Amino acid sequence: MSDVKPKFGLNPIEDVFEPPAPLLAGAHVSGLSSYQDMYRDSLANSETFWKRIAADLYFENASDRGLEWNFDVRKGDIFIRFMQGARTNVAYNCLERNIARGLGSKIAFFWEGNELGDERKITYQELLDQVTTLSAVLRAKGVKKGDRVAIYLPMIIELPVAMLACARIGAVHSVVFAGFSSESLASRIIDGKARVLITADGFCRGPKVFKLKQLADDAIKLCREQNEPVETCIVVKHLERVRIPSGADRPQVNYDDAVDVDYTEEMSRFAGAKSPVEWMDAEDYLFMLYTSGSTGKPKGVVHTQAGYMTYSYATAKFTFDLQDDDVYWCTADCGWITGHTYIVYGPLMNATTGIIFEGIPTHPDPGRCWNLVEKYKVTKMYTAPTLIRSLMAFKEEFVTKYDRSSLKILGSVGEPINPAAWLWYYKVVGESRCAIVDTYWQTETGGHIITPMPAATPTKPGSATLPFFGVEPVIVDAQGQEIEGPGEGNLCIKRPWPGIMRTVYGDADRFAKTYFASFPGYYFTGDGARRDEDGYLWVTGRVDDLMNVSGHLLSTAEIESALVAHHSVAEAAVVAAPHDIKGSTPYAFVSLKVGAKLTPALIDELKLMVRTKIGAIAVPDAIQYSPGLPKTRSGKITRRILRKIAEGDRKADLGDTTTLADESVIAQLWEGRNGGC
Ligand code: 6R9
Repeated sequence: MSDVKPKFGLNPIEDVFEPPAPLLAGAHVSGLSSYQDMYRDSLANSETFWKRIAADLYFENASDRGLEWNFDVRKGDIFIRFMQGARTNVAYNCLERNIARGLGSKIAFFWEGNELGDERKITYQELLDQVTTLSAVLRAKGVKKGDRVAIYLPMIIELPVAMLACARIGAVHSVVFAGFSSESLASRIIDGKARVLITADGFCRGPKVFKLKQLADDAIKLCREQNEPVETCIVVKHLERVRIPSGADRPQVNYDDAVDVDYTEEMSRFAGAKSPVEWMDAEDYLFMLYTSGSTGKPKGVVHTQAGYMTYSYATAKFTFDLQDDDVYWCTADCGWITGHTYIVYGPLMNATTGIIFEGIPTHPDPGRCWNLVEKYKVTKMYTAPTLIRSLMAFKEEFVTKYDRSSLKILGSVGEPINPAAWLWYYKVVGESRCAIVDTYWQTETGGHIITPMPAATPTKPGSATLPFFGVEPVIVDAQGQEIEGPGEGNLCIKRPWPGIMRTVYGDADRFAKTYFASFPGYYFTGDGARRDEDGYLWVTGRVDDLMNVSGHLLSTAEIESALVAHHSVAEAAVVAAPHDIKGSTPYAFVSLKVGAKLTPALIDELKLMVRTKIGAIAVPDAIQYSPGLPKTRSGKITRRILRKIAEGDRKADLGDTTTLADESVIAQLWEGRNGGC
């Protein structure tokens, strides 16, 4: 077990950093008062505000409607609509619209492989050609408007190509992170009833080669057993064209002619095919993306056309102050919402040159990121606190030996950024001359909802600062009363913005219950937040049973159910323990069935169980034997006590323990922690 360290400080520091002066000239939002004017306008004249932004984009049919909604479960069904009646196509706006403006030969993406020297690039025109051809392939496989297509690909150019090809023909993509297990992939394919899967033979990360096709095959088998067969599996033979890390082998890959087709062969077959854009209604589905749910089962978050398009375009433009000559690098994976909105849709709609990186920041050494910054002259970088913390652990020389003078804006996303990481990012990476934008948002919000504007908002390390245009955040107490002025409570949003999710795929009830039932009339984020005297917002983290590991949300219930699926486990409780680099990490307490013992072999089996059911990211760092779990007399596990034990904080106030069915459990758990595991 790795050591669970005391929580790193999230203590606010009072320093305020003004926007870097050189950014102000020519910025889309320059100076705090411009932000304030625009923000006020976005609330007071919401319809004209958003129409003005949408006017930069192409609509086949216009609409005279703005945002329409019901956020109050007491008044009927929850709904959100934007520009009802308009017709558009998001892929068209990413590609043809830019090409028509003369940008066909601009680089859309540089691709950087895992191994040094492996690289490709693609222009807007080439990207359009590939997207059109793949969309013809999909059509030939029977994919029609509204059908779901599952995408299980590593960070290669074919990933955005696949997403955009779906968007072009109105198919709903469901991207599954390539680090997820075959069971996770299968459950997502089944939930969305996807009949086509796009995957790859494998990929490289650091010294390792991952056999993705094997996992896809296992998932296809599981789907068949559940009577939800995948009819076509399009396979990118990626490993055949890249360098393999030294010491690793090029794996043997199996193909099944009944299901598998070769991506490259299909693309040559359909090269030059006309595959017209499908004009989509404003509220037709664009994509679904699964995110952890506190009950364990992931939720398919649905985003639609006009609203997501306008919002991803606007947030990318303003938060990163995107300009024509930018080279923008978002280190996220397209398997997460950050990759959807800020690698693919937002940047492409802004005609930005982006970077797609297959590898990891520490391969071949911890200077890789800064090597990339120097090589591509990156101007705007967007990453996660967990990556910053992991790189802080190495000598500064890994950063400073590369030229970072191109950098202007440094973004952070995924979890609250602790001030030490903020300051390192600012001082060491950004040489104290770049703006830091700590962007708070969620899969559900589609794009940033609380974030600084780089040339306008003074920043405070650890605070996501102020709301984006059109977003009206409120802090409410446990009774649902708004807290005015400084205070702390539950972070809710009072009205919709165009990019907010529209439903949980196939489960409108769950949508209403999860986000709108706790505080009627508000969208509830699931996070806690504090507002300071300046009106700045400090997101304090999840207040529900979700945990944030390296910026990724995981459900404690989902990990628990993976553990209890093992025949030796009677009961399991998982809590978040603080971790220096990952922010937090799953810490599991398990009680075993009679006769079972928590041997190192069993611990390995339990870890494997979680790895196969969910994925490597969810594997607990610590698994502790617990003869019993602390429960109230009504049988509820008291997680706050387990959390204190996981934190190793013996002096902590455990609160009232008299309601426990058996108080002696606590002493036993402390003892078990001593023994370690
Ligand atoms: C974009 C993304 C959403 C949850 C969210 C919150 C946490 C994200 C944050 C942040 C504080 C930030 N979170 N960004 N907390 N400051 N800048 O990460 O989406 O994977 O759905 O996670 O992540 O807890 O509720 P998603």
